[in-house]
Amino acid sequence: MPDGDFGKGLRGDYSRARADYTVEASSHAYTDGDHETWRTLYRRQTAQVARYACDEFIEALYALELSDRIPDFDKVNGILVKATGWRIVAVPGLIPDDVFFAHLAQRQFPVTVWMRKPEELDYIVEPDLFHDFFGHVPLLFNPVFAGYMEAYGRKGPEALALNSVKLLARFYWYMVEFGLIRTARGVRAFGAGMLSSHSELAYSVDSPEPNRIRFDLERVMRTDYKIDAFQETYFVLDSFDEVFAATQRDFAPLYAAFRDQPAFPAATILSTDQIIQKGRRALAPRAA
Ligand code: HBI
Ligand code: FE
Repeated sequence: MPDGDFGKGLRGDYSRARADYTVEASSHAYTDGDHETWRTLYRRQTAQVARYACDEFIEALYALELSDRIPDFDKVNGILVKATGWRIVAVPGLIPDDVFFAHLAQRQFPVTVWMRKPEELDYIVEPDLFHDFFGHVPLLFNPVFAGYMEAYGRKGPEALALNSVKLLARFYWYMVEFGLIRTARGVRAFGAGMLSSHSELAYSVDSPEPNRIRFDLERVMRTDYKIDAFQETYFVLDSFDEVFAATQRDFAPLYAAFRDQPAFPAATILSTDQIIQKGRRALAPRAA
């Protein structure tokens, strides 16, 4: 069992977790109701992804051949390991930052074992199995994105040592959770946060409300985010190569420069931004 009080106040059962916070995937018993909840969520999200998700996500989702039941972790790993060397590991829920980073650095993605309840279809505070699996696993099949996720994990220890996890976490939030990408068919979603959300997926791609701004590493690290509302700004990639390339930079100077600076509010527009769309709720442009 992991040491300390981690897990207190969280929904998962941490009592049987190993030192690396993993649990046996098969140890979690799913009810018929859990499978039904999966089926409902899976159907309504797959109905939307053709229109709003990037092609890499859609292709991998179909390659996964998910059925109408909660997927089997071992079966998924059988094809995922062959594709990119990534595997999924089962965890009780959120895990400490250092442990999370270490898993990613080893090409292991922690997937929460428990399913949300039927009354939580539209909104849930902690990430559950549906978010972690449906939102995150498909892009791990893409070699460039897979490399990016490992490189992100490898940045963890330095950020911890330099008291800058907040800045590194914003990079994850605005890309892995809420990233958009420009494609031949327009802007599409690749972030797990919107891909697993019934309402934010279309909003992130189509709504005139939020800002859509070209990705810039420093800009992202300096921007606050909200965890309990739709995003006020989305950052847009031209390609996954671009976000991988960002991880090859030295982050230490960025941490030194911005760690103790106040962050930009999420709706901010800067005079230096490359704006794809200025949202209706955008704040007045300001200097960086
Ligand atoms: N644990 N299971 C899980 N999933 C996450 O996305 C996660 C986590 N622990 C820490 C964390 N995310 C973030 O704080 C890091 O990206 C910084
Ligand atoms: Fe997530």
